[in-house]
Amino acid sequence: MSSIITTLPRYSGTSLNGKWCYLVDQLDTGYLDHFGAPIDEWGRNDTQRFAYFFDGHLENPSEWVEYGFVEERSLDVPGDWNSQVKELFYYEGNLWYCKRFDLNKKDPVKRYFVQFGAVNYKSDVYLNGKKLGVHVGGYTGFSFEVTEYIKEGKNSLVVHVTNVRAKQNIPTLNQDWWNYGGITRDVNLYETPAVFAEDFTLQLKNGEKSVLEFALKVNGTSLEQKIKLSIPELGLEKEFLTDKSGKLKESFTISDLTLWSPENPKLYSVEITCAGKTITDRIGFRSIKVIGTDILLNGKSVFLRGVCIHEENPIKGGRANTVEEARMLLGWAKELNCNFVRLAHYPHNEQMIRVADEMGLLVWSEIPVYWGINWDNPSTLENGLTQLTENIMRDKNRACVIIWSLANETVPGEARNSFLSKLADRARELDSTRLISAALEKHYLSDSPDTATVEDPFAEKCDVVSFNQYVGWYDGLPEKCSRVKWEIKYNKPIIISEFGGDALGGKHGKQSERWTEEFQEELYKQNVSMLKKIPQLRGTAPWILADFRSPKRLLPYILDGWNRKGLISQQGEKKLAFNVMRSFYKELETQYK
Ligand code: GCB
Repeated sequence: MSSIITTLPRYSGTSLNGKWCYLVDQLDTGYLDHFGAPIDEWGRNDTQRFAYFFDGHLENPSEWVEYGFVEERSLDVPGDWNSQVKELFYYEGNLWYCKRFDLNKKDPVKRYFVQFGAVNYKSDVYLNGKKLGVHVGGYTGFSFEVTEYIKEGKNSLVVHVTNVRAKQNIPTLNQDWWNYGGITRDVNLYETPAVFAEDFTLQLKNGEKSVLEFALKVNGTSLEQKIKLSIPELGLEKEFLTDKSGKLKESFTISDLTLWSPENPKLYSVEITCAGKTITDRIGFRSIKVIGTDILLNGKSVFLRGVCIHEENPIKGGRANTVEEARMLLGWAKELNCNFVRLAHYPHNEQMIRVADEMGLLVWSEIPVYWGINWDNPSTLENGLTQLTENIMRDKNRACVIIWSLANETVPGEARNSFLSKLADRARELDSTRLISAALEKHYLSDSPDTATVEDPFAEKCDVVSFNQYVGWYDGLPEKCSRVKWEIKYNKPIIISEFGGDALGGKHGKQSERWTEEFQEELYKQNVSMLKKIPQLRGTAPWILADFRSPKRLLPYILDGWNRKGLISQQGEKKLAFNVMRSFYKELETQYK
């Protein structure tokens, strides 16, 4: 099975990025026989036929082997297959990847792990023909220990990937973004000592400004270890002992801490030593809590000047998975005068979060529990809990992350409420320091059709009530904004987690003409005036920073497979509405100083 070892990137590693050979296996020939039965049912055990590197050259030329990996047919990793091979642009199916790599020297006292940043959606992983395990979920990282199977010299790593959508999956059959397939994030081989720190948490205790909480878990055969923690810049050096199960959890007071904030995103170098090996990280400390309708960052009320972002590079097309792309997207958010980003609709890559930490952007992080999930299915719930756990575990030491969002536009009902409650319980159990929310929906009161409200049992479980609304786009024309009144009874902060409308970049015309930049500009002006009237409003995140690909968007010449609600076009040009938000945020920045 895959495991969650969050510290792996802190150990020495070798990148397995680069060219990977591939085979498109539309009929899943590597797994199914010609009756559609899994091949192992025919007694051929679980060494799937495609699990080895095979380049088509046989010692015995009469042998029947009908597959092969050749260097000339390769894909870049990280990368989605859709953007790399014309024939794969719309492909939703099975594909085999194979990477051959050399291990110069296998150190007998070390342990080896292969880690994937993300593979969309399901992956079955083999090393030298041995199955390591399966991972489900397209946007979170996972690893396998390979100490037993890795060899000195040549190794072959094979991954069967499928991105076929299914009702029981998360996300489910329907989604408004491109279902990019493949090994979309980095792959690395890490080496650790036999006994090592596999996970740690170092953050301010909930609501405190000078009490740090430190937890750690050891992996290996001797679990009781002396652990040294140091933050050289603060002159802090402390020693702890892990218990018989390899765990420790302590808190202690610290003085002279400069708190992390968007204005001063201070990160400290932290060193942790376990069994003689020191690992380092850069960590910021800040407090976040809610009192009444206020969100308090380091004790001070803050307005979240946000924008929603998909993990996509509109200019180049395809998944945005490099540091440079993270800097481009988050740089645009900064130009918009943001202090907050909603990273929609799934956990983004780790670089994105680390860059946000450095740039001082608060983050809303979410899992793809989106629209009509199979609420009654226990394996779907298990899957949701796993994706949430993997997301929280990876980013729990990043000061920028302040909100775990558990769902987007889901319809209240018994099964859904219970599903989301279980996610909320898991999030609180794993992290007592951050806020919980979900992008809910609004509706109008039946006896007062222009009065909008939010009534959702899940809002009771949330620290912040967030909802998406499209007054002026799907819901009337922009002028409707002046008529709508908001009556929201929750005494909690409110975030508008989406609003907006489409405009084709460069298309100009009358304010009343849909798809023009002028229409979108007017829609934004009207929305801003309307939203200002919600007394508990403490954040807005318009939908969306940049145009993104979506197979749902079919209107020829205007959409052509793109959702055009971006404030920035497919070409990277700012649309007129960009300035409306930029000015609104400038105003708010002064107001909340
Ligand atoms: C929504 C969804 C988002 C869509 C957006 C739209 O409510 O949350 O994923 O892309 O609306 O453009 O309709």
